Amino acid sequence: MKLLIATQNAGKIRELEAILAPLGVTLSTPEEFLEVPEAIEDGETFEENALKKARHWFMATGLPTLADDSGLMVDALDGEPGVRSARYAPTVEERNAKLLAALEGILPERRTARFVCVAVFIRGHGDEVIRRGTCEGRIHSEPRGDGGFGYDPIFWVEGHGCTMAELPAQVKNQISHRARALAALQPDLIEWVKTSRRG
Ligand code: ITT
Repeated sequence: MKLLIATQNAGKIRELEAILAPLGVTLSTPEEFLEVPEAIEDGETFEENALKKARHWFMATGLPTLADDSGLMVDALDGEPGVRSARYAPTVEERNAKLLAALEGILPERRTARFVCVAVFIRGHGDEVIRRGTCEGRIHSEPRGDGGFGYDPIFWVEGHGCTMAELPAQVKNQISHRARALAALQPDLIEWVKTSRRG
């Protein structure tokens, strides 16, 4: 039994592998399908892009597919970088520096933000499940920690007293936007595993 994790982001793959391990299924990644081009992510919402990615990889491979579209929404920037989080600047360091510069002089209480993840699971034609998870926090004044990926070093996690990059991986994988979207998807994934085993 195979599940394709339709992402090319190594950080996401690492986290999804850990979160999905209890399911006991074999996970595939796009690296096994080098002939398949990347999905075009030109939607205006996380939902649209997650659906585009999941449908693209499901159609190309025929495998049950899980896609994640995610990003960081900063209240003081009207929700930016949002769906454009991966393209906000060319490198991770530049993206974090650009965000810190955009919030220069803004007081901590006005630096509220949230990570958002929309996960889509397609198990067969016409059978699409969409779930959303969020994680609240604020943008810290400087990068701290070297865990996780992306914006984690500048994301101060509400109620944890540290940045997302300072949390142990097991903790991030319980409280993150991705963990929450996947938790909401869990009943469907378990049902799929049970049905496939029976059949
Ligand atoms: P795929 O489309 O191949 O999955 P991607 O990195 O382009 O990879 P997205 O379009 O969903 O994925 O963009 C998500 C971006 O949001 C990601 O590149 C990070 O910059 C940021 N992001 C998402 N989840 C994050 C997390 O848990 N920690 C830090 N940054 C995150």
